[in-house]
Formats: sequence, structure tokens, C-alpha cells
Amino acid sequence: MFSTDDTIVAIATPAGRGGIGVLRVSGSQAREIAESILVRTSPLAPRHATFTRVRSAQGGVVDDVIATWFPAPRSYTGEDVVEVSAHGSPAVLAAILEALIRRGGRLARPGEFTLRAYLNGRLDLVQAEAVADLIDAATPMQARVAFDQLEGSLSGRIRTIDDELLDLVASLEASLDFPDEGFHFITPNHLVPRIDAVIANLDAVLAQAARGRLIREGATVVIVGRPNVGKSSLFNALVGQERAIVTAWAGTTRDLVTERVELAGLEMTLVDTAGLRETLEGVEREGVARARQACTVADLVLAVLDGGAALTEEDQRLVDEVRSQRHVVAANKSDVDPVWDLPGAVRVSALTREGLEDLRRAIVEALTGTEPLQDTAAVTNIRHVTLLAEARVALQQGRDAAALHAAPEEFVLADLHAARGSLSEVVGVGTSEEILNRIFERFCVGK
Ligand SMILES: Nc1nc2c(ncn2[C@@H]2O[C@H](COP(=O)(O)OP(=O)(O)OP(=O)(O)O)[C@@H](O)[C@H]2O)c(=O)[nH]1
Ligand SMILES: [Mg+2]
Repeated sequence: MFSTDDTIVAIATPAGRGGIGVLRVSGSQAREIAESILVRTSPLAPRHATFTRVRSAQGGVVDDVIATWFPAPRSYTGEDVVEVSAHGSPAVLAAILEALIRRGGRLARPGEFTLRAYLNGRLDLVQAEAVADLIDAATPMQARVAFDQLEGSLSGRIRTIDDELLDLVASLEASLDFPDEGFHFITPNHLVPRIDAVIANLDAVLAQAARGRLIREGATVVIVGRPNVGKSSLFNALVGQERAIVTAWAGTTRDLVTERVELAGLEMTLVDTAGLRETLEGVEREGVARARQACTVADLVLAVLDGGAALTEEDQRLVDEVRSQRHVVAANKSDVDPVWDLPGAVRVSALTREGLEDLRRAIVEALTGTEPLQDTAAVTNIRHVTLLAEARVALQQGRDAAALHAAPEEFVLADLHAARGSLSEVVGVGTSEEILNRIFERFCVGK
């Protein structure tokens, strides 16, 4: 079991120097331990920033700090918490940390403050996970979605679905408990449409999952095509700097070249690859193998063709190949007189940058559809998606049993209970310690 009876301490700000560095102390002894290193006579007042000095474990003065005591339960963890803001020097922070440990604090494990907040009911599991996502957010959209979840938007939607289920379960159980009333609290005819309504609500949440995950995880876009069609030139144009080597010779790019870019608020990993061709030469052949490998993990394949030269059999094969996955076809070198026209291909010139915006838009649209992303994403986390999908399977099973009329109501009830079990696991009711460990491992120390 997780121990919560000791008092944990950690540096909460990132490693390295900064204007301010913050230490956190949480637990029943938090105030006593913190006060024992402060040079002052009166006790800390609740929620009051106090300017004071701290002493090291050896007793020397270390720094002037601001100490704030947040009495339980109105603190981040729900326990007594003291935050100490010192000057952000690694040496100063280490000395204060050592003094706190010497006085009885235990160094916190990653995520342990947030774990305690969850165990003390300050946050549900979705919100706790959102804390980690918010800290990890690299794009404004990632930050917004994480903050929404931290505020409880997703937890609220799940609770609403669960409330409807609870209503249904209560009616069904009443019917079973009072069979002699000769009266059903809910008739089978009413049962099916009500389960359908719950399924529809669940589907609305799940429908956004792919887009939500895209926001949270970003997308990998792999650029492929024949040698010399301008893959590296387009890669550089999309990245906005001369990252990959461009030459007039076929077979320039050998290894994978990777760069992160933000497109329409989405985090993307762009991958430039070696030109696809049958080749006997060692390094290039390895490059082609890597290009093909990269395609298998791509969220989107950008197939580049030379718009200024006749289409070859290889081009045709490539276009056929990428059709089986999410893709965009670009006809590069649009500054050269076009010699062919392929419906659906985006005309672009890496040289003049003409059509580059169209290409960006085509990539984002292929990934997200045409609706704007901002207002739709609620589920972003694969753990949530998996559990919601499990709940849906159970509901569908219950619905089908109810529709048959022949099935006893107990069967339907069992399915509804199973669905509720999955829903509550999303927010962290009945979540196993192993899963909790895996979730909180992701956090940094001090959070
Ligand atoms: N006219 C014109 N030339 C281009 C354009 N894009 C690339 N080129 C030229 O095409 C040649 C090949 O460009 P790269 O970007 O190296 O092509 P690549 O597909 O990466 O080639 P490999 O790495 O060898 O497979 C270079 O001489 C580029 O200057 C374009 O839009 N218009
Ligand atoms: Mg190249």
C-alpha cells in the first residue's frame, strides 16, 4: 500500500538555476519540520506568506525565503503543506532539502504529491493525470485540453453518463426486489431506448478520442517518394530551416531526418527519408528499408511526386501503396510546367513556396477532418479510451439482452454493473495499485 503517514519533501522547480526555486513539504509533520529550519520565533500563520531565513542541516544561515503554510485539508495534497520559495540556486535548494530531510522529512517519489491529492480525494484520477499532461504540454492546445480535464470537464461527462446508468440500475433492481407488486419499475420496452441513450452519450465522448489523442500525442508525418523529387526540400520548407541536405543528385538522403514542428496547434514529428528505389548499394538500400519501416508507424504519409516530370511506374506504385493508410499526395516543383494532373494531389513548390499553405492545410485536414479541433477534444488518454470502450461493450451486451426480452433482468443488470465498473475506473475508483504506480511514475519529483 502507499504510505501517507510520513511527511514528504522535494524541490518542486526544475533542475538548474532560476530566479526562484520552490520546495514542498507535505504531511502531518509538515509545519513542524519546516518551522524547525526557519529562523523565527512566532509560528507560521495559515495561508500567509512569511519572509524569513532558513538554516542548513549544519546550522548555518542558507538563504532568505518566503514560507507559506497551507493547513489541511485546503492544500494541494489535502494534507498540511508548507511551500518554501528560495533563490533558485541548486546549491541553496539542495541545502534546504537536506535540512528538511535531517529534521524528519522523506524525499518524495515522482508524482507523490499528486498521488496524495488523489488518495485524499482532492483530485480524481483523470484530473491527476491531467496535471502531468499540463506540465508536459508543448503546444497551447495541449495545455488547454489538459487544463479542461484538470478542471473536471471530462470527469463531469463521465459522471453524467454514470448517473444515467445508476438510475437504470436502481429501477431494474427495484423491479427485481418487488416482483410481487405485479408492476415493473421499468418495462423492457423502456429499458432498451434508455440504454441506447446512454450508449449514444458514450459514443459522443468516444467519437472525439482520435482527435483528442492527436492533440495529446501529436502525429508522425513521414515523407516518401522517388529520389530527387524534392522530399528534403519540402521537409525544409515545412520545418522552416535548411535542416536536411538538398542536392541535385538522386540518393542524397540516406538516413531518417526528424524534426518537430507545430501545424495548426498540433505537434508533429516530420520525418524525411531516403528516396524509394531499387538499389544495390549498401547504405542507400538500408536507407530505403528505413523509409519503408517509418511508413508503418506513420500517422500520415506524405507521398511526394515530381510535378514537372512524367509520372513513372514507381510513382504509380507509391500512390497505390499509400492509399491503404492516411496520406496526402504532393506534386512538387509546381514552378516547372506541369506535365501531368493527378486528381487530389496538392500542387506545391518547395523552391518558390507556392502552395505550401495548401499542403499544410491538407496535412492537418487529413489528420483531423475539416471541423476545427479546439472545441471538441475531451478524451485524450488511451487508458480512458480503453475503459470507455469496455463500458460500451458491456452496455451493448446489456442492450441486446434486454431487446431479446427472453433474458432475465439479472443479466442486463450484470452488464450495467460492469459498464459502471469501467466508468469508475476511469476516474480512479477501484483502480489497482499497479496501474496507479504506472500513472504516477510519469510525473516529475516535486509534483
Ligand atoms: N524547380 C524546382 N526544383 C526543386 C524543387 N524542390 C526541389 N528541387 C530540386 O530538386 C533537387 C532534389 O531535391 P531534394 O530535396 O534533395 O530531393 P529529395 O527527394 O530529397 O532527393 P533524395 O534525398 O535524393 O531522395 C534539388 O536540386 C532541388 O533544388 C521545386 O519545388 N522546384
Ligand atoms: Mg532527400
